[in-house]
Amino acid sequence: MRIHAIELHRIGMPLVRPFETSFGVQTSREVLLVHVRTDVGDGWGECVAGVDPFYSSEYVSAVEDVIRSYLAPALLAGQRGGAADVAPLLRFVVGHRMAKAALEAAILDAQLRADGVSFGSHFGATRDRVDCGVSVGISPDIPTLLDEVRTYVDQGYKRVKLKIKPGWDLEPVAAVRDLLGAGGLLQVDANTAYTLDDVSHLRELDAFDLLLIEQPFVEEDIGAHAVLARAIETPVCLDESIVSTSVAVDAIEQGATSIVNIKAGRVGGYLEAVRMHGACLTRSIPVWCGGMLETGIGRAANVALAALPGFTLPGDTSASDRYFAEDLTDPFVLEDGTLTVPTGPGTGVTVRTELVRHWALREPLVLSAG
Ligand code: SMG
Ligand code: MG
Repeated sequence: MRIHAIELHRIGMPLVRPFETSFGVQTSREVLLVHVRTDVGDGWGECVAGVDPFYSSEYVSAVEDVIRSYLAPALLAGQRGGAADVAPLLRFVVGHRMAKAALEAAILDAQLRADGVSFGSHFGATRDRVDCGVSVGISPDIPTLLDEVRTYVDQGYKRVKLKIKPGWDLEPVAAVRDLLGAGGLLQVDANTAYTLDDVSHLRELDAFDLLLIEQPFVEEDIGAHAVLARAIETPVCLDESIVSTSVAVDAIEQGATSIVNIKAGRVGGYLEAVRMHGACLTRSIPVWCGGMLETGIGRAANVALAALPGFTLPGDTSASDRYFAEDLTDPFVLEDGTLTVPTGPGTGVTVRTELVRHWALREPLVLSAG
């Protein structure tokens, strides 16, 4: 494949409700889309980086810069193979996995569209629908939280994840456990807000029969998560820490994570995410598909990934209307708590380019060879 041009579209889409985590509140999703033009056709990829470096060190402006200065020139000069060649070709740049993942996704989309193969078939999907959970932000108060959770339960979501932080943990978790009843699937995500000093406090979460606690400590402290995992009954699941398959395997072997949240953007691409899934499946470690408030472009790819056999827990793959009044593709609609895996070539979704223009924050940046 020859890449003729890489276009970077920076857009801002309002969220239907603010989303608060332990590191901040978001009212809109500012997102970078990659549109590649190749000799076999076009493809789209979505970058999961946020506007600020709060979830990860990567953020939209840095992604734009590293693509413009390093990654795009390398692809435009050297690319002759397909998506599988992207990661090796870009290895000379350290890190910047979200930027690399977006480029690889766009190239994979172009390649598979040309081949008439869907993301799901290419990854080895074994299901045509995936079970969906919903990630619920920190609320101003418990009644507001319960209203929001009730709405999602009524819509059919199969699992609820609550964002927690010191001062917003035991009380909201107890209230939501009461609302869901004993059988309801419930988990929590701290986004690194705690330290080892909080172990005895976090042990109190054991009373609520949680599926898992996600990333309580900072990403580098994998050993600290192993200490916590030995001290509490609730399974520990890493998110931010797991940046590659080898890190996942190390964390599993240390006992720091007994379940893995897989996000293609965080690990450098869907192809690495598929490898990570394989490594976890071999070790009987359940995985689930994380979310980064994706538009329909990223969501289509996530849903295809979540259809692999090792994804045995509902993912943060919620329906389009949980995030946006209008999506950039046909909306993903919840049916019996599931989303349908697209079957068309590539991501299987059509990008509504008029909406890309409508939400554009500036003119697209066009990078081309020569
Ligand atoms: O896409 O529904 C979604 C959001 C899921 O909670 C979610 N993601 O740490 O897992 C996580 C967060 C990261 C994004 S916060 C802006
Ligand atoms: Mg998380």
